[in-house]
Amino acid sequence: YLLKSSLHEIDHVAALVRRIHRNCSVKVLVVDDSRSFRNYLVKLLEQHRLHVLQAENGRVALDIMRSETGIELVITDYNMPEMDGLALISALRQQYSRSELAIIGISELSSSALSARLLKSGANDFITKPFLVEEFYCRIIQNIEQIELIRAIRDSALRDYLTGLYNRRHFFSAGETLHAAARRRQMAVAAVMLDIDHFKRVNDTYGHLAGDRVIKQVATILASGVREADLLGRYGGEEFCILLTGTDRDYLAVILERLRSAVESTPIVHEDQTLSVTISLGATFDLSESLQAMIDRADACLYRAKQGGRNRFVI
Ligand code: GH3
Ligand code: MG
Ligand code: MG
Ligand code: MG
Repeated sequence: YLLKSSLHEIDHVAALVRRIHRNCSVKVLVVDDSRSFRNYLVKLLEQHRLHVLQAENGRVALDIMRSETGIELVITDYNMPEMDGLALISALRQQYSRSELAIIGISELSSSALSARLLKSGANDFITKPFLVEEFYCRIIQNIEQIELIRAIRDSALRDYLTGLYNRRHFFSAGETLHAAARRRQMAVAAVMLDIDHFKRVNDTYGHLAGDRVIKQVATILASGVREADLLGRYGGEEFCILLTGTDRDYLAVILERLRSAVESTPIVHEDQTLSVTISLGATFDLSESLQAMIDRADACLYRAKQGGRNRFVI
């Protein structure tokens, strides 16, 4: 029985490691004043292709956390000059929650009270020295997995299931932030509403699955037609919305025309059929209005684009 269960454990760990391997971007920060122990940890972690950064004490670790993005896990020693592990964990916890950043404290076997203090100050987990390599990997992987799971759940709540674009709720909450920041800097903001033309016909002629395919394809075209800094969302059924900053009216017209013609000229393949669709767009360009007012006016422009014959934009 024992053999069976430990084999099962190993299988489980191997599966987790394979998953981590596929994700080479996991960043880990190792904090320890002993260079040789640090090198040992780094070697273990790099064997699993994790991206490892190092610091010799808490102070240096905080500097690295400030300048680097995307660190998911900090593994820290307790006893270090300048700033020890407990102080580092407390400082990190003021900025990062347990679900944003995993922290594993390392304590000596001789000091059992220390493990409790590490956890109390905000560590997700601890490892006692000396440890088995197998246990080390298990704890690392479990902690990374937990962080990534929470991140994935969080991200999926912001996104629309069909297209992977931001959903309407997140478009508005992120949009308000972007809008407010732009206004503080006296930057103009543009809001765009767009809608697929005669989309009912697509559903009626080719079926609902083809309709879904079209929505996904249009989403992809839009995503590659806007910049990283622009906010793109699925507003509803076959309607999308975009918020752009740092653009002037002329450039806005260029973007709208580019999106319109990209959708028109991209054939969409569904099963053995090839179809194509067009979109109509409405946009407003302003410094002073609220986000909701801009969206409403963009929607009114979209209506005029539809009235004017579709496959066009109105600003
Ligand atoms: P118009 O050019 O005036 O926009 O015409 P339209 O046919 O696109 O008009 P309307 O906006 O009324 O139709 C939208 C249709 O989109 C109605 C709805 O059944 C369909 N729809 C909404 N969401 C989805 C979806 O997720 N998948 C599919 N396949 N169809 C959807
Ligand atoms: Mg030490
Ligand atoms: Mg519609
Ligand atoms: Mg439509």
